[in-house]
Amino acid sequence: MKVLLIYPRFPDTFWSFKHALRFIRKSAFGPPLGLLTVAAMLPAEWPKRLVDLNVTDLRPADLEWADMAMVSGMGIQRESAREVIARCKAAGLTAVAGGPLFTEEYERFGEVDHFVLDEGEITLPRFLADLKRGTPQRVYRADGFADMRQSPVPLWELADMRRYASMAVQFSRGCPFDCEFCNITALLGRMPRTKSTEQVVAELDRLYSLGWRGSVFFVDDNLIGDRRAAKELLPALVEWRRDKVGVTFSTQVSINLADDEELLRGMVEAGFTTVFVGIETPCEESLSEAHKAQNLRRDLLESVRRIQRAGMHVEGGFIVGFDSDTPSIFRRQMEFIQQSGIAAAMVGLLQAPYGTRLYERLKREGRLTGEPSGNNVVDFTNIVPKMGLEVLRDGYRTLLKHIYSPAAYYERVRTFLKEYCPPRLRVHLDWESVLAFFRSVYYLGIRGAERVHYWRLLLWTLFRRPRSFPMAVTLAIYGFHFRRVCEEQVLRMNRGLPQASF
Ligand code: B12
Ligand code: SF4
Repeated sequence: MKVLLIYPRFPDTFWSFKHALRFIRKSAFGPPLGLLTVAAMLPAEWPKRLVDLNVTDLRPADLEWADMAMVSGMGIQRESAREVIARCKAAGLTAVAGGPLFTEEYERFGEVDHFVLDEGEITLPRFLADLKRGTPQRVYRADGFADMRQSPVPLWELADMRRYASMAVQFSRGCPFDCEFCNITALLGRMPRTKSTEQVVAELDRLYSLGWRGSVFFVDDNLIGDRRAAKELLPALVEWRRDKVGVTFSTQVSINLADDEELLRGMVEAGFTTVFVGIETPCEESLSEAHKAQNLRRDLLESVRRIQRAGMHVEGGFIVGFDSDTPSIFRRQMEFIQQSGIAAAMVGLLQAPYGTRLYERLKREGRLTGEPSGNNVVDFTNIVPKMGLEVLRDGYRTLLKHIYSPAAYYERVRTFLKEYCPPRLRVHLDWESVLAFFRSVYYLGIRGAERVHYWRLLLWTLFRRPRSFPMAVTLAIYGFHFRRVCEEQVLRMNRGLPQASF
């Protein structure tokens, strides 16, 4: 059986990093780890090809070659997934679909032959066994959660690694918290399940032996969801990196990381350089409405700074539009984001994703207006907000316009660098980074609307924080992307910024 593993195209969004990736000549942020994991669970003798539409095209020759298409995706890839499935069916392939998009809304994809939903470690073996017997069913669902210790080493060799900015590894799934708007707990449960330390080390060894030297994203929902397990893993990562060059880590964590000195130190020592933290809002009423208990009754700014001072770059998720939010929330968020020095601030309108407690509550209250968009940074919501949709959208646009204006953005980067204590990493200066710097000089420092801010930041960093210079350049490039996405997606502006067409 010849299998095409197809990952649909992402639209141009906040996390696509499209405008930033061009500076380092990469096509996508990371490979589709779900499909690479599925590939490792298929019979070894089946020929397999990965077609990630974010880095390549689906060619007629691929469709002619294959017998079966296995499609994955998130909600945001819906449209591209529809097109892919239609092409596969027109070419006579058996279409099999799995992953979060289909797990949540498979009824909307009539053309698909087999849905292998939830965690593939449970449902895929059942599908394969039925297929062998000649009795494959239409829908496979799991009745529990997978044992991560049974998850195989993903087949990264199917991916053209040169096209990606980072590689992905997964240690745990699930999160112990219970935020009302989050569908992670519905998809993956509240009891974090982990791989063994040996599995993770074996995966990193595999990536390294395939030649990967660069950033590795631990795609955990919350790496410290099981703190004891995280503390067991970290020393092994320290040991692993001892004789390795050029590999750093990033991940997602809850804010209570700031309370645990041992974890903070351990993560920095293990090579974690960036963490994404769901901060959501400085408004206590909204946090308690969302059941975001871990963010309550703490000085959120101080927590962020503690992580920055330990040596990690903090990215943050923010939400406006909670029932408890009043129109003053926009100013409060603006001030908080500026003071936190969180350059990569993903701000979205509250949406109700399928499977969440928020979805169920708003359904009962008759306040749902349609399906969630799947994109967090867009002036759309599928709920009727208490403050009124127009007030919410106007406030949101003003907020984004402000925080991604060059003056506010570069000011924020400087606030961060004042706090940040960069870890001593063994330097691995690759040509792509050097070229990215020169591209930033041309596109941001010469042609960019932000040129004055760009040069001020670079000079300030050079004299005051020389060790943070690479970080300053990286954040200047990120800022270009975030501004472009906000202008195109939310503010519907096209100010004639230079196209980074290289
Ligand atoms: C890594 C990640 C990213 C990376 C993506 C890298 C990439 N190339 O895919 C980045 C950071 C770019 C990202 C961005 C976003 N993400 Co994201 N992301 C994740 C995360 C944390 C891990 C995904 C992963 O690699 N998992 C590991 C693999 C092994 O698991 P898996 O993909 O689920 O695959 C398993 C099963 O689903 C199944 N399976 C998967 N595919 C298939 C296919 C077949 C045929 C079969 C049989 C089985 C199968 O088998 C696998 C093994 O069990 C998940 C959360 C999560 N825990 O899954 C969110 C998640 C996928 N993201 C989500 C969202 C919403 C987004 C954003 C829209 C957020 C935003 N702010 O805008 C953006 C959109 C991306 C974009 N470019 O615009 C949602 C999707 C919800 C949904 N219903 O679609 C998730 C589930 C998080 C959440 N809060 O709910 N994301
Ligand atoms: S802490 Fe993050 S992953 Fe965990 S439930 Fe809350 S939003 Fe979801």
